[in-house]
Amino acid sequence: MARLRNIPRVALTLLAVVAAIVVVASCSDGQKKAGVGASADLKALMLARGLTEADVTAALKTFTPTGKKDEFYLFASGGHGGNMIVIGVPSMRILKYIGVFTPEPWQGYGYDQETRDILEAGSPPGNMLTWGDMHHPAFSETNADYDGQFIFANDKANARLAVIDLRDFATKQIVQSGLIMNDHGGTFVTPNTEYVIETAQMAAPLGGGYAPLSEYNDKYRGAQIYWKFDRAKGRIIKEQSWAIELPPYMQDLADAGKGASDGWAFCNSVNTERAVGDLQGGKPPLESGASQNDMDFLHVINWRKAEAVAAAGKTKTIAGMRVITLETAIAEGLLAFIPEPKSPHGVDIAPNGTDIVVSGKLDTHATVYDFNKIMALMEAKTYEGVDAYGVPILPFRDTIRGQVEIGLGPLHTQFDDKGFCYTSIFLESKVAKWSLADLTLIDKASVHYNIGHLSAAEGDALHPKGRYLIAMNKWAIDRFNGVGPLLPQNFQLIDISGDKMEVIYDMPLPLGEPHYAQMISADKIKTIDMYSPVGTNPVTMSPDPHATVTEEDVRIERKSDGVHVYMTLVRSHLNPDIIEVKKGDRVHIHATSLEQALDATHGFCIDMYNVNLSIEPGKVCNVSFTADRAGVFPYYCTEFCSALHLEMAGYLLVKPN
Ligand code: RUQ
Ligand code: CUA
Repeated sequence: MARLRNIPRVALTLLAVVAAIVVVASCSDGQKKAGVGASADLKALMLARGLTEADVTAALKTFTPTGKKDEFYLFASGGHGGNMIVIGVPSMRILKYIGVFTPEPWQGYGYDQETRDILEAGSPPGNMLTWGDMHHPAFSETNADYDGQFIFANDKANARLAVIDLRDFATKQIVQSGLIMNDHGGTFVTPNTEYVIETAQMAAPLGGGYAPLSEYNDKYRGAQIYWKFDRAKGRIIKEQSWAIELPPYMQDLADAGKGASDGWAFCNSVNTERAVGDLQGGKPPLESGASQNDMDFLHVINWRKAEAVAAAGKTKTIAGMRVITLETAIAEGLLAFIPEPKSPHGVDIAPNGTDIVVSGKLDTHATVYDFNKIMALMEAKTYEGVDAYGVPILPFRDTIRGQVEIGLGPLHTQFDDKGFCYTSIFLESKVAKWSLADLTLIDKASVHYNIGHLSAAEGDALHPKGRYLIAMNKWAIDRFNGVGPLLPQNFQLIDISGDKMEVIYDMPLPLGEPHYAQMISADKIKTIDMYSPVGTNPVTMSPDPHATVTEEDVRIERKSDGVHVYMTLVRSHLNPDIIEVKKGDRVHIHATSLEQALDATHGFCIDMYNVNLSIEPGKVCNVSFTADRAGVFPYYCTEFCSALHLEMAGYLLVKPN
């Protein structure tokens, strides 16, 4: 309500300021004609800072005064930073870094037992991975629209997939199949989040075995994994998940169909040449070996039928996962190929559910395939041949609705609410806006520089919101003050509400290499303010068996497995504030925040023991360590929580034997 009441006043203020600027800018003597001191001040300010009218208009479109909130959230991958970055749009203010594949000390992520367990469960046995290369976040969907409940993301480097709960913006699960070695075509969800899709990129023997590269064609394979998501539990269920074996092409980005194409998935590929490099052996490098063919293959997969085939047990178990073999996939008619030009990268299903937009990195077109034509050809079994593995190939010309010449090196496409497509053009550093209905180019905007993905508001959902687009630029070059050779990425906010696209904000992003982002209306996100009741475990979101919900319950107990400390935190003391153990004791701290006030977070660290927790109101954190060093170790609250925050401290005394 407060927000609604504020709109007219804010709008009026903006109008007044814009009007003043227009008067100022169009008069030789703005001070006199504008007749108000503010205009003169503004003009002086514009002159002093060297700002044009367009600059000031852009500022007015993004400036968000204190206390006013953003209309959209952008969830961007943190690339090899392994985390996710949450940004408000249009202000471009960073709201949170969510620890996902990489420990994140401020959130205590990867330091308490619960989150260590998450990282360990998603790692090879005995080798907890502490970094990941996050590429593609995907919101959970209901009827092909974002529902704001969960967001998923893949780790390209280690073929992992994470589940993040949007009630508390925290990672709840990481899974790794053991089937594939890395992934790229993920994460993409089916329209009701029945499955989260992960596709292998570099082919390898499925299940992690060894085979020499001379056996690449026979022993190396790709795969597309369908991770079953249980929405009520908020977890992926590995036992109900399955995969389809694919030829050893480099499978690339994928997308799930929606509307008419619901039940189908589409995946690009490169390297249908099956090149493996070997520069030292006198062969061409992978990059040129993999770019010989003019066409690679768009994979068309009937996942609904594949689900039934998997349920009927027509699978082979590899690394504990049910896999539909390539042979079965062909026999059951689950898979077909369509040629696609040249070094294809993005495949994006339009909101109408029937147009499938594919771009090739070495092409100048966006190619629009027609789902209905594809279906008709498949039903009539009109194939032009089969690939080396027997997968039927549909005739390219008969499957497309048309092509649009948009520029050199198109990558990814997003959609707005008015029937326009926005495609990133890497080699030209531009965004192309084009009409889906007439396949005509409308506008091109320069971005700075080397754009990869772009993200429009709910721009791959059934009902895109339009308004804003983020160009995710890999290179910043001359845009910001120098910071040495490792430059930030540059996120540029583009206003797409008018006919011409306008770049209205540059945001340096000095973290990881963000790849993709998704933007969601802020009103779809319903966060909790605290963990309730006091004593809630943040991973299970239910009461923790080790919770200490009153200070009367605080105690230190020596048990067979070590010393258990049942601790509470409330402004401004840690209780107990003295812990005495013997050298060699296993120590288990169970820390509960008794706070239920918004933002009253406490931290807990023990000096020299690498113990570091973030204990938000109501939350329980458990941590175990071996007191293998005798001495006196202060512990304290790491959050500046109150006037007596510095006094919120205690001692761990480890007695020598
Ligand atoms: S893709 S390089 Cu998202 Cu353009 Cu990973
Ligand atoms: Cu609690 Cu500082």
